[in-house]
Amino acid sequence: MDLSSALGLINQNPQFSNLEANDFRYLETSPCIDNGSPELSDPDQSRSDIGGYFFNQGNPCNEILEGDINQDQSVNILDVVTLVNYFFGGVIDEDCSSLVSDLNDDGILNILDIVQLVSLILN
Ligand SMILES: [Ca+2]
Ligand SMILES: [Ca+2]
Ligand SMILES: [Ca+2]
Repeated sequence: MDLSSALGLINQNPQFSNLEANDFRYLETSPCIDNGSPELSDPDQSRSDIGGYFFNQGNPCNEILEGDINQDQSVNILDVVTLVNYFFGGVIDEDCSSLVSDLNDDGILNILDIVQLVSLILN
């Protein structure tokens, strides 16, 4: 068995967007994109990517679920975590963030949006 191909391309630079800003999303040229398990697919219907994030190759903002902050097609506790992290300097997808993160539509991101998100999940 060829172990290096079985492990994928994890010995190459995964090309994160901005490590210093804790932005672990992949650049478009990352070797991790579409090189995860062929058995799995990403929310954008492409082959799975290696690692915790997937590079969204489809899925324009207007198809993202309200409250799906991390854009994995489901609204759950991970989105709360992502939003909380954002307040502590983490990164969310700026392109769509205003659409999906400002849950009470008051134009600002704050604790009220977290409250709204939690109640969205609980309901
Ligand atoms: Ca993919
Ligand atoms: Ca989500
Ligand atoms: Ca708000």
